[in-house]
Amino acid sequence: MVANTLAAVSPEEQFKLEGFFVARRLFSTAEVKTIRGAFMAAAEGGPVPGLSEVLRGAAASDPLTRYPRMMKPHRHADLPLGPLTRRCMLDKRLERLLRRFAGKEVWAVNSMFYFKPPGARGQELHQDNFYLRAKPGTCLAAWIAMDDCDAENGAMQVVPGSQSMETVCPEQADSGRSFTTHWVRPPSHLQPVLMEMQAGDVLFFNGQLIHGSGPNTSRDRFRRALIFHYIPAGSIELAKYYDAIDFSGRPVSDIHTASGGGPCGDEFEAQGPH
Ligand SMILES: O=C(O)CCC(=O)C(=O)O
Repeated sequence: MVANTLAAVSPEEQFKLEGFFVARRLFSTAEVKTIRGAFMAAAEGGPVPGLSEVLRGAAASDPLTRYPRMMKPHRHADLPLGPLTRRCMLDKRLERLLRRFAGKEVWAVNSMFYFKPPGARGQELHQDNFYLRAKPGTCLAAWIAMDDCDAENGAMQVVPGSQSMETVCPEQADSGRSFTTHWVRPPSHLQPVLMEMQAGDVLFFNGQLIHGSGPNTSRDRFRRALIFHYIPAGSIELAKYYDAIDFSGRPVSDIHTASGGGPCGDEFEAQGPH
């Protein structure tokens, strides 16, 4: 099933009812080209120590060995992509929508860039707040498409309605389809829907929403995405792996460290059957 946004309701009503909202063409073609270009240039010589995730035990032939995701690029002031990512993370267009979804100001806590080259595995269905542990309430994500995405190149999938679920304990994912180990099985009355998107579209979703993506089965199409996480201002707990800044770029220091959590999904230690 391919998701359509509800036509007759406001963005915040849809976010509340379904747990997500897609803002079409929020970033221009020129902006997408600049962002993509900065990340492709950084990855030109292969994974970048301290920025690219290390895929332990993945085969040399695994496309993700060459193009693993980049974690927290906004912190890399030493690279052209650092200030660029930070500017995007604190972009006013994102802020305006996030405030409507959260009902208050939000703080930025994380950035990631996924390359998802042809042949790459996806990331099995999961809930982000399992990793971020934001309390009270939950986190929010802004997932910015850097390529047109569809079933073939592993578009995002969301499970509308699952945003009202508690955080559940994940089961083991299939390592042939997912580079991360966790799988949250949707309840039987809810179905994943495919989010067909164009480059520059932004998918906003609630941190409880079950979501993920399948493998990129295309021959030659990357499916890149720039991803940010936020928490509502006033959140009192957050996992150790993250730290918060407000939209003026000031660090927020009075958040307690939640127990557990970690990066948004752990990779398999050893190579799976693929
Ligand atoms: O981009 C993807 O394929 C998955 C990203 C995701 O699930 C996440 O950012 O939590």
